[in-house]
Amino acid sequence: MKKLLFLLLLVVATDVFAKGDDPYMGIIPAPVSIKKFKGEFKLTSETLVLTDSGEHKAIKFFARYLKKTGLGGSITDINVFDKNHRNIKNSITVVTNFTGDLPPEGYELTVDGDHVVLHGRGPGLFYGIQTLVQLIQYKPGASSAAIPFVAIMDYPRFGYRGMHLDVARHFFDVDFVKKYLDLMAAYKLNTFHWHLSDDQGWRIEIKKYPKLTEVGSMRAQTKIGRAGIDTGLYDNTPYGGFYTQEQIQEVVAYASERYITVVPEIDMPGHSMAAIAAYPELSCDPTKSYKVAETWGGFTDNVLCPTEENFKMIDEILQEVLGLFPGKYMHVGGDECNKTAWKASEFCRQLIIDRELKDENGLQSYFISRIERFVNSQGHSIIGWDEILEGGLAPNATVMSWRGEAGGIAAAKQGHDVIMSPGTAGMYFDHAQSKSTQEPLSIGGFAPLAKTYKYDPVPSELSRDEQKHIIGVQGNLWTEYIATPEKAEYMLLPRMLALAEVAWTPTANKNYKNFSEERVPHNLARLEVQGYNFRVPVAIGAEDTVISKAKYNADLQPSVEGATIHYTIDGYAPRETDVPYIAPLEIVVPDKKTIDFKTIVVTPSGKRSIVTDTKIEN
Ligand code: TNX
Repeated sequence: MKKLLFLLLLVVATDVFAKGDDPYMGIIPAPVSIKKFKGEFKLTSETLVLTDSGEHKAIKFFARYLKKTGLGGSITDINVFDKNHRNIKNSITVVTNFTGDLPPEGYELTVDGDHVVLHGRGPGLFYGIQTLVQLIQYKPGASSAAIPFVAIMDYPRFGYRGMHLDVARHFFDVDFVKKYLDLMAAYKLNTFHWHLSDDQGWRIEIKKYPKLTEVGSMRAQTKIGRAGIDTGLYDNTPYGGFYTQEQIQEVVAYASERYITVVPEIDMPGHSMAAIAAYPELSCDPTKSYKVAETWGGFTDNVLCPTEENFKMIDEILQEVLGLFPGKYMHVGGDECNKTAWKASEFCRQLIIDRELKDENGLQSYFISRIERFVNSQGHSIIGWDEILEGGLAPNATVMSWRGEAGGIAAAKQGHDVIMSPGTAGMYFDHAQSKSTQEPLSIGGFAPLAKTYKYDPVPSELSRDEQKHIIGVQGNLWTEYIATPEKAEYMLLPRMLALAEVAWTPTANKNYKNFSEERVPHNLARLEVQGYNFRVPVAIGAEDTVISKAKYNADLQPSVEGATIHYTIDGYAPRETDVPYIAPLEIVVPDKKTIDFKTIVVTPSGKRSIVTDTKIEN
């Protein structure tokens, strides 16, 4: 009997967990408008996919999905003007040739009765497919899958929805970059900012200057631990890697299939130690010897010297880079440029006088403007970090605001386009996700999921017209302390899901409780099946705190659908071998005693959350 009761409890508990009444039906980012209806469409291998263009990227994506899952019906070309296809039962109609009234990148999706119908404008059709895929209740191995009845109309808040990856501090191979792009596409992000050069490594093959990769892509060893903490320890292991031009093209094509534009970054004039190690003449003092940086943080002699020979060389390098990236933007860095080497240089001092520049900041501005002139001449536009404001903005530059929002606000007021990416507002995914000492080594800042989610990229101090210059938002993944794909995914997820909603969803539709308690658990469960790593959030309702009470009611839910919460009250850290939490608990604490209620979430594949500790004192 006891056993039966236990089982019953279990069933009731899991049912409660599965039954959330999520108005957004698990979709991330939350759509603009969504209406739920009773009933489901059944997707089977008999389902016909009807389209006016089998070659459209959205259809090709869907065909791959159907093939991979084994669910899929056959793709049939139709004439959109022949309305008879509406009478074909068990069909999914995807119309690329849509002339109706939809905002850019918008789509409309209806699932009802025997039909799924999707319309989209440009990339909107692809985003409609992403939403459809999120709605498909697919269990690996099953021969059919339900799609709940729904009507959605959707389009993005911002045109630039970016995610950055630093491959200079640590290198990530093409397979990982593709996996990263898959994730971005699934959550409707459309710009991949690829940080290809820095002090610690040059990662892109340049045919005319082979030493950039021969020398610049390798460092002799890597500092152990965080910058600024002098451990005096190094790992004694050479480290390197770079992409050939063919590999770069492969990534650009892969991204383009998913409506993702790749923005390459070559960081200048600072952050250039790897290039200078390869070609010391790029520095202001070529007599010195340079090596690819082996530690993190700022450097004084990593700055390119603004000589005519160097501009010629940089232009030639950029010409090769731009030839590989068809997108509008090239990111030229411009951040954290230490001016010490310029101050010490006779040449630079004279140049400041000759060009009637104010000081070294003026020289930085001159440098960026020269680069901009070249990039513009090749038909592209530059983006730079907000330091490019100092000393005057290059005429057509877009500013990426990372040191808070001040740079972005100033640039928008000057009529420049802005991408918001403030480290202070949760856009830096190299920051820790909680204050617990159980988090892995990170750069030091603090960016929990809620902070990322709550960010609004449009500052209220801008006028309506100035606000139009905020073209989008970006999350950054700097990798000083991220050496593996697993850790990159841990730092990225679930925060990237919050970023997606910041970038796409109208503010009025955002709801952190629904996002974090309903949709994140659902999406993390799906991502686990797809083989992604992520930070498992702590159990919903678990409090890491000290409470004065005689009785404590623990009412928890797993943070990942299908995961189990385990707990202890004996002071030890819980693990999967401890008691599972299946229903609300009442913990009674005797007078003048303390009970430590500790929880952990363990996912079906064995990923673990950090341990929470609620100390209940009476
Ligand atoms: C600042 S953000 C940098 C990077 C570091 C990052 C670490 C920016 C433009 N520059 O070089 O990796 O902080 O959070």
